[in-house]
Amino acid sequence: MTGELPRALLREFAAVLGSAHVLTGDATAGYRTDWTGGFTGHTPAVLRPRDTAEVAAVLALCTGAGVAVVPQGGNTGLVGGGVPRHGEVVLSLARLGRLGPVDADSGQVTAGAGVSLQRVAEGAGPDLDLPTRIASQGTATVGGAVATNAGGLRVLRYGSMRSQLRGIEAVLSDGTVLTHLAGLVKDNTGYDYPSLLAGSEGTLAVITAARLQLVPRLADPVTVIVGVPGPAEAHALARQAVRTAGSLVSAEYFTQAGLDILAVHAGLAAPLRPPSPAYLLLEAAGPGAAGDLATLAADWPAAVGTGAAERARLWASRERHPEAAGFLGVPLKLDVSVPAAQWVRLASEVAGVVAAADPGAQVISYGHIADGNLHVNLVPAAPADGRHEDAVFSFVASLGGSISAEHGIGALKARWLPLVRSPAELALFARLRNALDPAGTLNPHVLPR
Ligand code: 2HG
Ligand code: ZN
Repeated sequence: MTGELPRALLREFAAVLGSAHVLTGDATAGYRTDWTGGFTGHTPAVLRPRDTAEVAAVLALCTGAGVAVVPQGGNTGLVGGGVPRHGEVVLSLARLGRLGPVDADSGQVTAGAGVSLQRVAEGAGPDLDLPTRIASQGTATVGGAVATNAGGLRVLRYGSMRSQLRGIEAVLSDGTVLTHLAGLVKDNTGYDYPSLLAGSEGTLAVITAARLQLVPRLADPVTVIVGVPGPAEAHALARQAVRTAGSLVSAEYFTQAGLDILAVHAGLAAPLRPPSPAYLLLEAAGPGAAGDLATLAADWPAAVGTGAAERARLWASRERHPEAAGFLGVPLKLDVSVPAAQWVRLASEVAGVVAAADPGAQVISYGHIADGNLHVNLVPAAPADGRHEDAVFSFVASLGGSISAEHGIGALKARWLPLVRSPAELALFARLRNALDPAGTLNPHVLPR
């Protein structure tokens, strides 16, 4: 059920949460639209529980009343998975902000779903750090990052969010609380459901807390931006870096086309002169890092940064790319990956593939090159009626790739999931979903049922 809620149900929500935390009308505005402005919806109410017990109570009420719920963290997702596109109630986890102490023996920490990734990283102290690094970390929250299995800028070294997960607390749609937060490194006692919930996009349970493994803070990081003629040279150099530089942490690809937009609309200074058609940003840390990067960059124009300010200046060229397409219009963000051997074809040909579907579309590609990941950002000229996704996702599928490398399926990609998942796999997804959420309360329009 969506649309108007019975007054009695609103009163029951208020009895659990306090009326200040049941938002209706204009007060829901900030929860209805995503960061890109491309996904927007409407909601009869935003519920803002402050702890797990309140999450459980309101979920049980929603399921009892047949009301659909969209869980929402920092609302930084890019595939429309956290906004109420079909009039669902929004369950904001923002107030679950408890950050536990760092356990000095294990290097782990338990964080509430509403804690930002940046707070976890800052709370880790001088010696430890959160491995996951994403540009939106000041706003993105632990619950959302786990629920979408966020990737980011250091996956080649540490893996994505699922790899940092040592335990979870979550609530099923009937209000059952599951707690598995001890953080044991070895624990073969049945199904690894924390891992299953990572990447489940709010469809199986609502994550209320996560036990995360921290890592030693990187010592003396060094960043270099290398100018190259195109994707082939960038890829060859990244491959060499992964194979030879044990100190490597990040390998990121972007182009002059993206930098040109950022220069005009955001005043971003060029990282390197003269400009090159494409760039590879490498970061390494620890003993040997500077030498590793100097060897790798020897044949190309390069800018090296060591101190925090200089590194931040170089990183801005890559980290501001998600904004670039937004300056030209409402962007479509197609986050795809392919096997390593196909990445150069993907990066070289994708603009032509888009042009065949929409000759006027503007395309900016960048991404996590060592993960086989490319963020194809495009601003359509023709109607955004699915033709762009059809073209790019079919191309990616033909290369043996994935239509979502790290952003999830959300509302944006559900239609195209059969391109990369078999009928047997989709049937398994549906069975899992029906087992955990038989009433269909949780994010019903995300991932196919
Ligand atoms: C990044 O790598 C993020 O910067 C966002 O995954 C990518 O906006 C995008 O397409
Ligand atoms: Zn990314």
